Amino acid sequence: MATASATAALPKIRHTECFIGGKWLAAASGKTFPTINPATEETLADVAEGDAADIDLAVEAAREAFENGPWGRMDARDRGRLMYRLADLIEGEIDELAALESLDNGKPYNDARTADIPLAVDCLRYYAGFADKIHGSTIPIRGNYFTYTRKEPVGVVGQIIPWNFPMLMTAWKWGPALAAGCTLIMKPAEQTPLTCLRMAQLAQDAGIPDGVINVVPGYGPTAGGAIVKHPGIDKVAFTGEHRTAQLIMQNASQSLKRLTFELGGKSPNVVAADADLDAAAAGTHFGLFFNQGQCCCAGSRVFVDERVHDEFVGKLKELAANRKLGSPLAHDTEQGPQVDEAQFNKIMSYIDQGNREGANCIVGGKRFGDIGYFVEPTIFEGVTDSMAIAQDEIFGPVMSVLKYKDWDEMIQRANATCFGLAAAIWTRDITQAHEYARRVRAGTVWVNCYDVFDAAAPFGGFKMSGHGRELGEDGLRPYTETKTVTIKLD
Ligand code: TXE
Repeated sequence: MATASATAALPKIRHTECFIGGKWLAAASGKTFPTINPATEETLADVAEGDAADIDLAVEAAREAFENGPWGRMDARDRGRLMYRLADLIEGEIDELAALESLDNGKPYNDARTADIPLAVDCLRYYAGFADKIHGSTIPIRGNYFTYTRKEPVGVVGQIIPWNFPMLMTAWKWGPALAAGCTLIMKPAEQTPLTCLRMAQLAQDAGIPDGVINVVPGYGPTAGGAIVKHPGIDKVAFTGEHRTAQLIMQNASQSLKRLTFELGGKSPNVVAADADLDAAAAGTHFGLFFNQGQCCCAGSRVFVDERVHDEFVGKLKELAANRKLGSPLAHDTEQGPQVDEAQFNKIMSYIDQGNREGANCIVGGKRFGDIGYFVEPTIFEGVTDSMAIAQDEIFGPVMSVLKYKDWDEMIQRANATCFGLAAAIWTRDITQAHEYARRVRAGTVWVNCYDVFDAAAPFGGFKMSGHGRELGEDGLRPYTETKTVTIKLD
């Protein structure tokens, strides 16, 4: 049971303005927008509503910092040192940041404290270590020449992130950009701007020069759109919905910007007949319900071998029925509210559709409580491949269980989606596991585990789940340009 002492202290909201050129500024228009606590539906703060005018200012600051500031002249190792310092400052404030993340996003404090923030810190440290290890090569071309390559920063980058992991997405974007020597303009999601703004101040406190990191909160079509179209921005990195990415591709075409995308998924999670069913049930439960189901890699299509289907579904049902929903700030809460009313309504309409299309809802299916955007952990069995709940990214606590009989047919069905972000299999048969890993069209495959993330392991999608990779050495590449230098030798 939650007690008063097992609830996180309310954090201070210290920053609500745009962070541009090292200064906190109101939006040029003077406009603000509310950021809402999804657990109570109350306004937490009014935040500066940046738009094209503020993006112009931020690009000016980032360009100046890139071309003329100390950042460009700094030894790479010192750039890394500042990044380590930022990681230390975040770690030093972990309790307050976890509470702020929980308040703004609705995720359980405990998840932010033990997953989001440690992973964000780890990511910054991983890339800090890379700063002085980004180098080119010498190339033996024909003739009497000396040819070498330099890996230079791509320049000023625009970074647009969603609301599901606000701090972690900030770290995934800042880490490689800073290590490579870029300067950046970030637009956090309008639902969750608060922790990103706090991180900007911590970056300044760490000594990262003014203008290197600029944060402009605001809405997608205005502030986000201005980033995408701005001729002074060399590259855009985006995480969000694939339809937004399609729009971004069109809008960025004029300036031929470099683009990387990390988009949605409908990831297949396969439970073979020989699996350890208790471990598979716990991992499958976590792989879907973690973060209120708001994960791009959520294992939302659960394919179960018909021989173990009923036993396995029984275990899933029990886990879902016992999941603890409640105040995100309470330490023992496992599931908080969805991020906002729009997501709540979207999820409830998919639950309706699942019922209408004939799937069998065995647990959940309703709103939880009457304040806040809580949705009961929901499982449908008897789902068929063509149903909307088996095709579309619901981005909520709704699991679709599908039966399979034939191995080859199951792999075809697992691949029959426009997405290809992640996949998993639970089996004791190592040959089967490797075959699945080879044949499934997804950027990440987990075997007997789910949602195992590490800053060193590349992450990103096949097909409509993305372009390029984040994390690992692969994640650095989009932030560098290769320059080839050839010198004639006498
Ligand atoms: O995403 P958007 P939304 C999926 C998930 C969810 C759905 C909608 O299925 O239900 O997308 O979520 C900015 N130009 N994912 O509406 O709109 C926007 O302000 C430039 C998957 O939140 O893609 C925000 O900062 N930017 C996902 C960011 O894009 C624009 C995570 C993401 O918002 C823009 C989130 C525009 N025209 C949602 N329009 C994942 N892969 O993790 C919006 N934005």
